[in-house]
Amino acid sequence: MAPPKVYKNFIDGEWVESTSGNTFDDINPANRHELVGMFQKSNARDVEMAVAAAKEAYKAWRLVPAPKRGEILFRAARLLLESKETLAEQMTREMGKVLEETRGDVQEAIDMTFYMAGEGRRQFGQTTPSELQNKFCMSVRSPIGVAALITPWNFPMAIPSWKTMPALICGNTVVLKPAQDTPLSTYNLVQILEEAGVPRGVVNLVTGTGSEVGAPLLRQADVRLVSFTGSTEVGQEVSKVCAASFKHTCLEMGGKNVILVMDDAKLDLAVDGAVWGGFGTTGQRCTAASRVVVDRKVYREFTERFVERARRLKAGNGLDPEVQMGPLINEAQLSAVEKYVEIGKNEGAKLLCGGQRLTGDGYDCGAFYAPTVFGDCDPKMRVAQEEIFGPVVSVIPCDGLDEAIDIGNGVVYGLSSSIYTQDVNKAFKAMREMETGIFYVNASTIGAETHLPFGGTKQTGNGHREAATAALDFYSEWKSIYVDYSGKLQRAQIDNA
Ligand code: UN1
Repeated sequence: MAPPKVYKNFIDGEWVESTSGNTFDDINPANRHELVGMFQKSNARDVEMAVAAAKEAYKAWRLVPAPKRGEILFRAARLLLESKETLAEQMTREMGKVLEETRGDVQEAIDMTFYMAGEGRRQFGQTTPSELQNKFCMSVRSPIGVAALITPWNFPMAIPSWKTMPALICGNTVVLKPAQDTPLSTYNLVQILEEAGVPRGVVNLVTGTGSEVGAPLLRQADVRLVSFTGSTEVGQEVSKVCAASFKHTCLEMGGKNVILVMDDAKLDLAVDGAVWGGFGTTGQRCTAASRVVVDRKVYREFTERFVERARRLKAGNGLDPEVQMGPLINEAQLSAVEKYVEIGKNEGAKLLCGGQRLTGDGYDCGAFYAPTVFGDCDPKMRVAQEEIFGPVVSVIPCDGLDEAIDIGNGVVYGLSSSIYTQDVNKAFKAMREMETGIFYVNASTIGAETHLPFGGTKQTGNGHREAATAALDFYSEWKSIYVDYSGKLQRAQIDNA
């Protein structure tokens, strides 16, 4: 067998080894004996070099006309499209989710790249009348500088693309630090950007741990922007560190998303949505439907059907087309799920299915856990309050829409929610009342599209949104420009009184 490939960092347009001389392993979570590749175990010195390269490259990149920057992104999008299948396969090997979903992840990166490429010819500002004669007013977007992008393992190409593409189209340069579990997909994205013609130093990739790469990256004086997707605990740290030097931060963190099932809902549809939202990506999405609040009038029927479907889900290696649910990302994540299932049982939640690690043929070498449903949950139970990030769904009975909304909003997070109902009045009321950044009607909580703002309220985020034109608001700053062509001193607020 050929020795496993050693992947390098990308700094200042060169593929280089870490100055540490060390590497770490990228392992297949469906088969811990399969080494996907070896990556650079980078350190603060590598980070410093990447930031210096990005700072230098910024001088020229900010002046490249945005439509020209867009042309490079258009090329990158086409290259991603051409390699979609290979990229998806490699992603399933390192991340575990099923091929259909990794194709979706790559597609999301393609969509975002095309979308932001187009922004090269938009990035519209405003022109507006002045309060004074012979004076012209406008606002334009300006780039900011070096952006540090710290990305998670659950969407290892889509999320890096959500951050990289708007950063680039606005004229910033980038240092990417991908999650340690899934560096290959981000590496592939960077390689495609290089092939598409991104100039040296504009995009840099430094792989490694949070403490050895992420933490020093946040402390670099020349980093002006930090975009982070991950846990709320780490997000809090990122926020504190960045506050010291007023770096702009965009934080996307936890969720405890909810589906509300009303008594008039089409139950088949609601069950489909609960299965897809709860167990798609093995429940490892920030948008996962980890709670389902069901009207008591249909509670029994819904729960029976839901559990029946959850039991039948086929878990296994995501490369197998029969498989519907892959493994968890690693053993630590599996232990976290086991811990929460114990908590749920001790709190008195009713374990309706699952509740154990999958063992036996095809499972022993990976981090597989059975799709798990807790019924009769009290909304205050920890399994109904805290993000688990695994295939565990808590079903909570309720009486009517108002109580459903109260329960739905009764968590610290606010990313995504949805309602299943045939009643337009209920749908609109929930649409207004749910305190989440994303809301669906008769669809599950997952599946956001790239041209709408993505992000959440409360402890899910810090008020920013990713994707869509909303992303441009983070990756650029407004500059207001006044042109006085009167040939005399005109004093605002005074000479127009
Ligand atoms: C995430 O889990 O962090 O809306 C992102 C969705 C996907 C993105 C999820 N398009 O579920």
